[in-house]
Amino acid sequence: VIENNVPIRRKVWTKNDVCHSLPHRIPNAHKGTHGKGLLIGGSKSMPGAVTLAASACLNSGAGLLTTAAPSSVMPVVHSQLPETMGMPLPEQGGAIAGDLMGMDFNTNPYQAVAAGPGLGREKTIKPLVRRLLTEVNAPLLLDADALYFLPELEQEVKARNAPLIITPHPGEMSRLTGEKTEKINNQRFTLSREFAMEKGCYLVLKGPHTIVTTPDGDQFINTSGNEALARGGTGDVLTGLILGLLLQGKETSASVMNAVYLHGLTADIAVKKSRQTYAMTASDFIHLLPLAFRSII
Ligand code: NPW
Ligand code: AMP
Ligand code: MG
Repeated sequence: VIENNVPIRRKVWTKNDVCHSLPHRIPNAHKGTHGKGLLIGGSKSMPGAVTLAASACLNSGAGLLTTAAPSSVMPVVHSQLPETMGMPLPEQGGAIAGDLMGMDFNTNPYQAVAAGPGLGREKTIKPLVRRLLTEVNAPLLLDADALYFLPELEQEVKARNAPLIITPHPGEMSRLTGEKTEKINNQRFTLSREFAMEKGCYLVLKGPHTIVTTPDGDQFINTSGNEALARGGTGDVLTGLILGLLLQGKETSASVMNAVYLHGLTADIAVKKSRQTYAMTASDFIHLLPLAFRSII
């Protein structure tokens, strides 16, 4: 594609691309082989968001996941999901308080970290996100409420060396850019590219035909998914899935695109199976991940 005399690389991401780039499972693997991840989220009124993300991550082939949440939220997560390790954190106003005090990212090596689902927007969240941007020396995924303070953390974003991946829906993208949601929807490719290149991040602009833009400005367009995904919790599922594939994959853009594709594919399978889009929930899409993986490999 040529835009303003500049060649732009754009690629439609298909099932074939997923098939060729999905990481192989290793027969003599142990749980550490497929990555150790950290997921940070949850608050008193949104324990479900972080639970959905953790469940999607653990259903994507990830080896070991630690979920960090306010201590009162931790039992909710564990009652739904015994497989995740827990990191109960001090809380204030129902949200994570402080900035992961006592946590040393050098002695806790995670291959990827994700934050955001259900975090809330208490003022304690800003120093938490700042610390993640500054200290996590591995791919870092920020979604949902972790994006809320990002416009105030511009320097920390630009100073990062390891990959930063952000996953806004058009409403969140509007806040990140200061542009109206209508403009975001009308100029998705151009605005994505400008933002990703300026901030040096991977940008996943969600919606029908989600676009993933790399820091170099390359763009990948998703071909799966449908309006059944337009319901609460599906973005949180995507976050967990991206974290899970980042933990296993080698190339950031392929890991992110494969997660976006598989996420959409679960919705396509759901609609094909039940021939309606009324009665389903975000959890149903997690439960369809085995069929989605199976149809790829
Ligand atoms: P509206 O309302 O549609 O007019 P927020 P959030 C707009 C957690 N969740 N295109 C929307 O406009 C998340 O993890 C918890 C255009 C409104 O202005 C977060 O932590 C759940 N506009 C937290 O909730 C399940 C769009 O953006 C604003 C748009 C807040 O996340 C649900 C809403 O964005 C949820 O995931 C679109 N596609 N989508 C749980 N069970 O615990 C949204 N907007 O205020 O950032 O709210 O996305 O709900
Ligand atoms: P969130 O708004 O963060 O919960 O994320 C919603 C998820 O559902 C994203 O992955 C979107 O791409 C997807 N989604 C929402 N509405 C649609 C739609 N009409 N068609 C396809 N995908 C959608
Ligand atoms: Mg969301």
